Amino acid sequence: MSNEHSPSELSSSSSEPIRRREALAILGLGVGAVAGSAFAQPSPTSPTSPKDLPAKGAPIAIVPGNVAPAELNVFDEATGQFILPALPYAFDAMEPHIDAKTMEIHHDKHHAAYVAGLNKALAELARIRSAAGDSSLVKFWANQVSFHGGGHINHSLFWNMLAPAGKGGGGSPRGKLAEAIQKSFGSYEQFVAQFKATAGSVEGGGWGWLAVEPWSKQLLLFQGEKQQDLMVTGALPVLGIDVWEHAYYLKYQNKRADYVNSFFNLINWEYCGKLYDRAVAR
Ligand code: MN3
Repeated sequence: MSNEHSPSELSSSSSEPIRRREALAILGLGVGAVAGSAFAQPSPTSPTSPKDLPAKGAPIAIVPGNVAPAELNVFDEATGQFILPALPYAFDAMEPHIDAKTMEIHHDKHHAAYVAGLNKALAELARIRSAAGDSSLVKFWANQVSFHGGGHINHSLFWNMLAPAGKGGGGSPRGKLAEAIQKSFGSYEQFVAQFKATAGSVEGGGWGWLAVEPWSKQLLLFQGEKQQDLMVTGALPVLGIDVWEHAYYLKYQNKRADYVNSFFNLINWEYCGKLYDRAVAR
């Protein structure tokens, strides 16, 4: 699917206004699952009252509350389809820590498959609503929305959480995020150790996340299995690492810990800090 989209085609839709979105009604959808008015966001595109919600059949919002939808370019208002955002850098930008081939396959094949899977599942659920589909498959397709929707959110965030080493990637957090990490973990070094342990011990395919729990505004680390399992509902992402084997196997084979270590050379702390600032300002 992604091979049919050039970066310019994809980025062209970023300038289109994205309509206000319905609060998420499906549980377990990615780290940023938006759940009702408690997660009303400062973004000008967010619903401010029930009357602002789109009419029946309008797209479901799945982007986290501390991320402006247009910023991620994950949905095309014109077609009503979720779309694969272009990578914000070249495939080889993360060398030598993540090889170009891995980036290419990860984005063009894996992420694209989540986008396609999400659109497919939503279309099937729409068919069921119109009585044209098989209602006994609601559970299956709802699960598909959760898995592929989670994948679409997670990867869309992940690309932005990376930057080339020494050119926006690496170093350490600054500002309020640095202070919060110090307060929550005792030191940056202790945070790093715990993040590595979290990511390193995810069972099977999944993610390690640093996020803000929206009620307490505290930082927490947690594991996401597959794309959506074990996620904390409403958690606002700050930093995530994909530890599915497809994210590192070509270069690192079974040595996930080496990949996680290298990942620290690529973290875009400026972007992560922005996500943190928005999360706690809500
Ligand atoms: Mn992945």
